[in-house]
Amino acid sequence: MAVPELTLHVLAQSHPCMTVEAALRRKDLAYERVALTPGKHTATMEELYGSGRTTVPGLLVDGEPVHGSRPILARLESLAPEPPLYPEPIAGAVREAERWGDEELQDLGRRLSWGALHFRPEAMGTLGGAGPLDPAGTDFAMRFVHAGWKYHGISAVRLADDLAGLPAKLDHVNALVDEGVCAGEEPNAADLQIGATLRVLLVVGDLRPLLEGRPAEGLARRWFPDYPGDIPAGAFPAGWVPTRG
Ligand SMILES: N[C@@H](CCC(=O)N[C@@H](CS)C(=O)NCC(=O)O)C(=O)O
Repeated sequence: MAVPELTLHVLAQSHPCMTVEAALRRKDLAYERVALTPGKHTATMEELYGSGRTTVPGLLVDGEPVHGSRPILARLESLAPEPPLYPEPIAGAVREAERWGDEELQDLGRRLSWGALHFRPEAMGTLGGAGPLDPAGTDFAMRFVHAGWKYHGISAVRLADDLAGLPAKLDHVNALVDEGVCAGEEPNAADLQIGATLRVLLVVGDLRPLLEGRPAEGLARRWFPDYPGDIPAGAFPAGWVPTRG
């Protein structure tokens, strides 16, 4: 079978895009990576992937659009079955954990990092791999973060709820590891979906104590060793971050 031409559309720092790139590397599939400009990406994505499909990642397989991290991983699995992303005999459990990672965890990578930046806007510079922003840059970041809160539907109440619910989600990750669904020798689809979000959470200093030394941290750092950014601890108001049980 001829190897299809693959073109991946991403935004920098996007965790579901990291998931897909890790899967492409795992399958050893060559692809062209197109990094879109935030803001302008929505028009490009809709043009290529169809009406309403504004988010990244998207993959063109010989020009045929596949949109979203889970459909893309499923498609890669049928294009190149080895090594498997849904290995037997745990394929069903991996699919369910992947779904959970996408539907229940992935948004926290957006809401908790944007949430923390509201309180430490100068740290936005670190997400691009540089140092903290200067005062003029911080003025810009404050407007940007305000727009980000609006776009992602973040409010202080929602943020506090997300933080309160995080330990239960991390316990679920631990259970997946204990059950042998995640964190095996080779990465599966659930490792890549869940690990990418956890890697983003490690950037938020307030959250690191909840993750460090637990399977969640290993899962994130093993498959996603490099991800810039540091939002210093003390960003969230006192009492909002649950203490580790
Ligand atoms: N669950 C989807 C979510 C994709 C998603 O929300 N991607 C974000 C980047 S992390 C995005 O495109 N944001 C820009 C936008 O919403 O316009 C997936 O896994 O593909």
